[in-house]
This record gives sequence, structure tokens and C-alpha cells, in this order.
Amino acid sequence: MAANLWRTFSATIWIITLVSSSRTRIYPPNEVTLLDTRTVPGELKWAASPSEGGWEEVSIMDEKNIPIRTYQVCNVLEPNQNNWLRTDWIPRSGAQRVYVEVKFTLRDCNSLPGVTGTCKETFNLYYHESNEDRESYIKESSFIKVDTVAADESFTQVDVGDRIMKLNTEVRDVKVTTRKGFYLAFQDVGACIALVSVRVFYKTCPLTIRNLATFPDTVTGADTSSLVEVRGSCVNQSEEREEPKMYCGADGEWLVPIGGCLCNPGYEEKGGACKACPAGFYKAKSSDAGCTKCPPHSHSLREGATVCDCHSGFFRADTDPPSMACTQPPSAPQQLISVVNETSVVLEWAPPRRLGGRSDTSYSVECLICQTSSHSQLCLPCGSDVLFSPSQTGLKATRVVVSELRAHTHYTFIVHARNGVSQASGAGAAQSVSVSITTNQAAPSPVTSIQATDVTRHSLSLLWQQPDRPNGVILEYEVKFYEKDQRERSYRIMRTFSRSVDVTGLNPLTVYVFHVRARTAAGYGEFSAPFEFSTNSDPFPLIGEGVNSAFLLLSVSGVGILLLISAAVFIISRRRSKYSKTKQDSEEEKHLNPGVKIYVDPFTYEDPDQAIHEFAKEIDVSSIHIEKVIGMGEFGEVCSGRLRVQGKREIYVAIKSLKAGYSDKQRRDFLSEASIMGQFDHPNIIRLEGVVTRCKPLMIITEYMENGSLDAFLRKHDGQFTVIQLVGMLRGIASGMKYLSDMSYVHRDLAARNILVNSNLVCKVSDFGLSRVLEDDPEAAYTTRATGTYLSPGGKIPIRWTAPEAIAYRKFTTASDVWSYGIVMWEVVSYGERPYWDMNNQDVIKAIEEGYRLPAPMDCPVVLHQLMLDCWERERADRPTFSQILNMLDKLIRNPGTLRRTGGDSHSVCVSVVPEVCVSEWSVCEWLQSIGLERYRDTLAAAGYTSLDSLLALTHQEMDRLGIITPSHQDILIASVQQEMLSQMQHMQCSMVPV
Ligand code: ACK
Repeated sequence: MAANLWRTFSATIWIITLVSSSRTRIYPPNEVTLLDTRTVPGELKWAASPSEGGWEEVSIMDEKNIPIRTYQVCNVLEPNQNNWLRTDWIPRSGAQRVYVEVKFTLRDCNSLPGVTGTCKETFNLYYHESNEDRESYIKESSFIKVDTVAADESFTQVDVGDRIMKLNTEVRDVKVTTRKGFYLAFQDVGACIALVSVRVFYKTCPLTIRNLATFPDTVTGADTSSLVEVRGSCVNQSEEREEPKMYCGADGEWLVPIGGCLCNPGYEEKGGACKACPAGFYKAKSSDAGCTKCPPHSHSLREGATVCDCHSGFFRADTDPPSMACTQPPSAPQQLISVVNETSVVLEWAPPRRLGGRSDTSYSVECLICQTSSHSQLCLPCGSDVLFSPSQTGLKATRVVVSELRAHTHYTFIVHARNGVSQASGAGAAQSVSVSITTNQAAPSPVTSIQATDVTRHSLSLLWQQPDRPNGVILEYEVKFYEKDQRERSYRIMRTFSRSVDVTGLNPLTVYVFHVRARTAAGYGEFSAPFEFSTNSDPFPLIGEGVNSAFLLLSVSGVGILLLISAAVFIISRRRSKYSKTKQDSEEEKHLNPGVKIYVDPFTYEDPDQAIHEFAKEIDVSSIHIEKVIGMGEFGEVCSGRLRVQGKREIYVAIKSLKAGYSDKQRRDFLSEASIMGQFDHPNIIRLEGVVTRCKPLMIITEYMENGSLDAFLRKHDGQFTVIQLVGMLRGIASGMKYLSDMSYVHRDLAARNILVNSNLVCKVSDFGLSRVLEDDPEAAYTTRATGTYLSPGGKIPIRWTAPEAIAYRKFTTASDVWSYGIVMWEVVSYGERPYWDMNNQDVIKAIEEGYRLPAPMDCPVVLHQLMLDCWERERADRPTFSQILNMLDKLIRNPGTLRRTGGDSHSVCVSVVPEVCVSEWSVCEWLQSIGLERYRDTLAAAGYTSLDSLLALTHQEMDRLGIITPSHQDILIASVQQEMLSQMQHMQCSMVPV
């Protein structure tokens, strides 16, 4: 009956309700259809339960006469209907939520007679997830209900008659995430219903391009509220600006675009893609908005240019942006003018005529020092000492001051103009203009380094270097000094021709400030910066305080001419004696000489312990750390170790100890060395640190000398030093000996073995004590009458080092120390050779008596051997003093050229054009060389000036007559000859050397 009922209405229904259908249907772009009954060709053949009398498949025609499948059921008259219709297995194809769109018609129960209680107007929709696509029967219990679907519209008989469309469309969605696919089922519980079409689909967010990033077709999430985060990828010829991202919403809409991409350089955005810039355009950076026309003086021939190329002759600097026009280097600076002021010059110029389209023009100044000969000009770069203000390169202003130039010198200055493209435009592109100038005379630059040596309580010697830029011949130095505390309220001035001066009459333990300046014909230069030196302290009572400084000033500043004249007279009258008898034999005089400290013989003390405690500091033995034995002395071992006195830093020391079982005399003799040493304070005398007398063994602690004794040291380093180094060592010894002689101390055993050398090659006189010469020197020998020399019995003498008068009758004086010093010189220059080699002592004494003297060691400078011979004068009064020796060595150090001539030379630097009248230490030629005026050698020789004496007669008129017309040369000749005569006053001799 149900079937009949349905049939009663069905034909009419289909005609009026069907929407257009076709096999090819158009769906919304964000929906992917999994099943559409209207596109299925042939029968659907879905499973139905019961298979008979329930859902029935009915094929009908749509309005286009295309057959479609429908399912119908209309068991409205029978109660307890439970008719199931199940679709085929639908693969979910990645979908997570599927939509079921059901189009159906439903008969209004009220329009059916006699169905009350049995007729329903709804049906139920179920789903069941499954991997299985062949489930044969409908297992109702495995289905989950999606919803009860009621019709929005139902129709009646009347409706049908009116042909009003009553098709219902209901859509339900369901999450399907657990299996590969699912089944849908429709449960009818007693309605009159026709399922006209069923469509199953899921939603996607379709492929899209947003902000130049492509986002792929994306299946929506499982829940209605879920958002799927999707990362986009940049379109061709673009790069990521910021990670492109969007969210795919459940309804298939893209939401919240973030980030995006930018077209690469050379490309611009057009219609969501990146297109190449056309020729004549460029885009430099991806962030640039779009392609831009090439800037002036540039072009791009190809598409996709990132920068435009410069036209020929135009350039772009590395730092120029691509948007900047191409430019050119500047032309040369213009109108360069120079204003010379002594040794500086102001250069000014006008900017180049063409700046090349840029505003970064800068200038640099090249400085060349030029010498012009008749044919050519030779220019070399100026030294780094030339100053440029504000700078030499990178100048923005068109003016520079060049200073510190040499006086009277030709310079060429080249001003280069350049800008940012000078380099890019190639070498030589810097345009330039030049000017040549000659500097004027200038005063000398300041002296930059001053040293103090021979510092005593009342005096010191200053040494300094010639100024870096003398700017002419230096005629004189002026030394200004004052007590630091006094500032410049009262100062003293000394003048000297040499680069050293002995400053005397100073107060002890006082800091003095010294300034030195040089004078040339152009006047005085600036004073040097201040140099501070302190005088020494003195533990002794003074006999007469202070040397008369006024006298010293008078003598040094060379009130001169008067003195010189008397000096000249003196020289002539003393021609046979080169060295005056000033200090020899003068121990008594010393006591009378005010201001000179003398040494006190510790044996004059009744109690020798009193002397030791007056002159030596007692050291706590706990502050001494003995490390190793370094030798054997007469009284016991010599060790090295460390001394730490409280409040002072730890120092290395040598420790001499007195071996056990000593006699009183030995104790006294041992300690006498410390009592003597303790009185001395000089950089070339070994320094006493103190003594240990309060416990045993007794010790004498002195400074440690790393290189040990000089003779062994030289033997070890045979031939390894320069002559200047050797002379430096000799100078140190002479300085120490001068100090000792000034203190009236006679050493008696001066020999290289008694000189100690520290790590700085500083030589210090050591080995003091009164009995030692007679006792502890292995070189000391008893002399006998067989030598032809008389002496009191019992004394032992180091024959090879001792002057004949000391050997003969024990006349030990500073002059005999000078003899020994001559032997030390020989030892030093021969690198520790034994004097008189293996001759025996008697033969040595005999040979000396007969006039034999040691010959010059190999490579010995003539001047040094001459000085040795002077020290070995038979007459002790004819020997030089240590002060003279020191002066001589200083002079040699200052003029190292004079050391070049050795006995082995076949020819000397200076070849005399006329025989030297007097073979003094300076020939006229050498002397002229030392003052830089050897050019006048022939002129002076031809005029009969063949000795330094004769040069004293030189006057300005005489020099004018001889053609020596340069005023500064005249001045220097006169000044220098006076100076030389002063220093030679006591140091000139014309004697042959007996060999
Ligand atoms: O030639 P040398 O190494 O130097 O051997 C002798 C040894 O002790 C015996 O006199 C060395 N000597 C003496 N006094 C000192 C010192 N103050 N510093 C270093 N070595 C010293 C000397």
C-alpha cells in the first residue's frame, strides 16, 4: 500500500522539484566533492535494510532529460518503521570534516488521510568511519547519528497541484579523522520521503598568491573552529621580506595574511608576479618600490638591471649609491702660492675648475727635497720629520702649513686634488699643481736627550746629543740649570762648544733641573725640555764645602781669549810634557783642596770595628739568601745570593765570607775592604750593600755583577765587541778611577781581573783593601834585587800591571794607578791577553826599564795605543790624569771616526798634503774633518797652517784673504780652534814612541 501511495504522488513530484542537474556540475572552488549522486552514471545500488519494502532506488529524468538516481520510502500507514539506506564506502581523501548536502522532498503527514500516529516528517542521518570498503551489511550499531533531519518545507496535495517547488536542502557536517573513509546511512522511521540527491564534500582553502607568496590548496581543519597555519613560498624572482603565513579557516577562507616577499633587484611586482625591469631602468634593492630610470651619465642595455653602467669617462665610487649620477675626478687645483717663513712654508691654492659633479674633493700635499746640479734635478721624498698642519692628506681646506723643514734647502710641493672617483678612474687621475721653494735660515731645533754621568755630591757631567735639526753649524751650547725647588727664580748658565759639560759647585742631595740649547749663526734654538738629576748624598764630613761655582762658570764659559793666550804660551813652554803634573803626588794637597771628599784609611781608627760601623751597614743575616758558590777569595768562598732589606725590593748580591779559624789580623784585613768600599758611591765602583759582623761567618755583601771579572769575560767574548763598546768599558773604568783618585784613594792593583762587569756591560772597579796587593792577588810576586829594582822585603807586587817606580821603591800613587790603567786598556783591546805574554817577571821589569812598551793589540785604534803609551811614561808626572783620560775617551766616543785609524791601515782617511809638523792626536786634517770643514784643508795647508797651534793665529780678515768667506765657517773655525786648544792645553806632545 505504501508503494501505491507513493506512486500516487511521485510523478507529479519529480516534475516540479528537480533542480537542474547535469553530469558536469560546477561546485564552489573551495569544495572538493567526494560523492554526488547526480553525477553517478547508472544505478547507485546502495545497501538497504530491509532490502524489500524499505528504501527503493528510483531513476527519474531531470528537466534536461538526464536520468538521476533517487531513493524513496513512504511507509506512512504502518507503525514502527526502521528503514536503513547506506551509501557505498566513501574515501575521505585527506578530509577531516566532511559536509553532507541532502536534497529531499517530504510529504506533509496532515495531507495524508488515516496516517495519524504512524506518519513521520523526519529522517535520521548516520555515519560510520571505516577502512573497509566492502562492508556487506549494515551494522546499525556501528553507526553514529549525525542529526535528525526535518524538512523546512513539506508539501501537500494542493502544493503539488500548484506546482510549487518544495525541495529541501539540508547540509550537515561531521568530523572524519580516524579511518581512511566512511559510510553514511539514512534511517527512515515512517516518513514519506524522496532523497533526490546526496552530495558529500569537504572544504579547502584554494591555492592563492598573497603578498608575492604562493599558498597551496589546503584542506580545512577537523573542527569548525580550527585554523590551519600555512607557510607561503615566494613567487619566482622574489625573496622573503618576512616569513609569509596565512591561516586556512574551517569554511575554506584564507585568514590573517602575515609577512610576504619582495621582488629581487632588477625585478618589480606586476599582477602578483615579479617582472624584470625594462632596458634603461634599474632596481638596486629588493626593498625599492619599483624599477627606476637610470640616473644621469649612466645606462642599462639589458632587462633586469640592478645598477646602471656609467657612460665612458664617468665613474662611480664604491660608496656612491646606484641612484647617484656617474661623476668625474676633479681637475687640478689652481693658483698654488707659497709663503716661506724660515723653515716653514704656507701653501695656499684655489679649488679645481671642474669638480666632476661631486662635492667630496680633498687635497694631499707631496713633499720632495730637491738637489739641482747643472744638468739635472734629483728629488727625493721628504722625511717623516716634516710636519703638515692640519694634515698632509685628506685636506678639505685649501691651505696647509708645512714646518720643520731644513734650512737653506730646496723643496718641491705638489698639491694633488682628488675626489671619490679619482681612484676608480685609474692611476694618475689625481690632478696636481706644484711649487718649488727654498727655505731660509733657522735656529737649531731643541736638544732632546740629556744624560748625567759621574754624579757626585757636588758635581755631575752632562752629555747630550746634537739637535735633530741643527739647521747649520752649531757654534755653542748653553746649559741653564737651577735647583728644582727654586724653580727658575735663580739659575746658572754655562756655555760650551762641546756636547758635554762638567757642572760643579752643586749642593748635595739636591734635584737640579737642566735645559740645554744650541746656537748657530741663526741664533739660539729653543731650550730643551727640563731634565732632572740629583746630586749624591755623602756620608763623610767635608773638608771645605762647595767649589767656587763662579770660578767654574768663568772657566767654562771661556772668558777664553785671555786664557787661551796663556794656554798657548803654556803649551809652547811645555811641549815635551803632554800631561801636566796636576794631581799626581798630591794627597796632601787634597786635604787642602776645598770641596773634595777624601777617603779615610780605616787603619787610622784605633778600633777597626768603629771604622766598619761608620762606613758599612750591618745586615741581618736572615735577610740574606745564599744561592751558590761563584769563586774563591783570599779569605774564603764568594757566593751569589739575594738580599731583601725591609722596605726595599729584593736584589742579587755577591757574598764574600771569612772562613772559620781566622786570626785577628785576618778579620781586620777582611773587613777593611768593606770599610773602604763603603766610602765610595760611584756607578763605576762596586757598591757595598753591607756587612754581617754580629754572627759567623763574617760576610761582606756587594752588588752582584752578572758577567764576573772583566779579563775572563773578554776572553770568553773574544772579538765580539765594537771598538766603541770597548772604549765604553774603558771609559767606565777611567771614570771610576777618576772618582777614586779624586778621593785620594790609590788602588795599587788595578787590572782587568779586578774589574767586574754587570749585565749591561758596565764595568766597576773592585777589590779594595789594604793588605790585598801584598797577599791575595795571584799575580802579585815578590820582587828581588835581580830586577835591578829596590824594594822593602815582604811586599808582593803584580809586576806586569805596576809602574816601575812602585816596583822599585813602592811609590804607589794615582800616577802608578794610571800606568796600571794603561795595562788594563791593553788587556781590554786585546780581549784579555796576558800582558807581556809568557815573559817572566824579571824580563818584564828589565824590558820596561830599557824603554820597551807593549805594542798596539790587533786592530787597535792608533789613538788608543797612543793613550796607553802616555800612561806608560817613565816619568809619572808626564802621565795623563784620570780626568784627562776620561776627557780623551769622551772625545773619541763623540767622534768615533777618529777610532777608525788603526796601526794596520796602509793609508789613513786624511792624507797630509804637507808633512805634519807635529804628530799630535789631531792632525789639522782630522780636526777639520771632526768639525765638518775639511773642505778648507788644502787652502789652510797651502797658506802654511799645518798645525793646530798655527791656526790660533787665524782672524776673520785672514780667512777673507784665504777665500774662507762663509761667516758661519769663519766663526766655527775660530771658536773651535780656541776650544780645541783649551782641551789640549794639558794634552799635547810631540814625542816618538820607544818600542
Ligand atoms: O771571574 P768571576 O766570576 O768574578 O770569579 C771571581 C770570584 O767571584 C772570586 O772573586 C766573582 N765575584 C767577586 N765579586 C763579585 C760580584 N760582586 N759579583 C759577581 N761576581 C763576583 C769573581
